[in-house]
Amino acid sequence: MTRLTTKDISPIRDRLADYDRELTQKTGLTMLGLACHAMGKDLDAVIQRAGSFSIQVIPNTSGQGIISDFCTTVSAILTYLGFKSRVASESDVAGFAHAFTSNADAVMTADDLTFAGFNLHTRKVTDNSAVTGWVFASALDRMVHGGIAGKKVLIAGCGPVGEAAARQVIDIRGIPGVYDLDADKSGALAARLSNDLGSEVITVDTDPAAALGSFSCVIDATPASEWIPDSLLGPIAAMTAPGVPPGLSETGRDIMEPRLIHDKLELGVAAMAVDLIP
Ligand code: 2YG
Repeated sequence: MTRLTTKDISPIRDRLADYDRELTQKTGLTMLGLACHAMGKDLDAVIQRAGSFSIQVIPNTSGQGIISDFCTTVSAILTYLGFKSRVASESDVAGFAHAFTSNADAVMTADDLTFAGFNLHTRKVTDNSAVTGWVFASALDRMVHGGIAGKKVLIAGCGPVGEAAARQVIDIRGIPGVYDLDADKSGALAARLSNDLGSEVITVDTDPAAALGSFSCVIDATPASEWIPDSLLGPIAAMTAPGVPPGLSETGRDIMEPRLIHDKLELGVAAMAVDLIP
């Protein structure tokens, strides 16, 4: 679980419209459209509801404490998407109590390990890691020509984000190849996926860069930086990178730009909000 920094977060709110244009150009859908597509919700219905759906973002001081700009940026993303959102005036328990007494429809809050959303009416809980993996796999499907059905997709990083991405890849009838520095983790994920979903799963136990040659689609769900050599980027048709930082060098990001989607918070927050709307 990567802990974002204020440096990661502070540029986000001013480039939401630019990012929406980039996503629309690469996938045909906006942030909200991609989130609805990934979560199986009707975009028009969500747009109708969002304006009257209030989501309070509650600062959480536990563990390593507040990341400045985190809550304000989450709230800015929600407001940009059309939701009624604000940062709670109090943190932690008092913030939760106020959300209930002020009739918020939902809250979002993050400690060091979990970033979650709660619908205060339906009791629905949404988890950022799970929906982030889901929406980045969906974005890859929208970006690559002909979609990922029938294609092999390398998922690097077998944590909660990578696992959710792998499950969505299977849901869209792609063939996941799972890699992790810790081969036990990739082996365990491959076993879970084939047990749960009866699907073909390729375990990549060599160096992932070497594996790239046989995967034209990549989901980088690792916190590793610069693990993909620029020289191996040619055959990659499309890559989405929910991992922070993305595993590309600066040059690699320039090479991949037209067929790369990466962000540090936006798509995951959009998918959480859509997940909370009944
Ligand atoms: O309330 C606050 O300001 C802090 N307690 C927030 C702490 C968030 C820690 N988690 C992360 O930085 C990321 N895991 C958030 C999600 C990144 C996008 N996948």
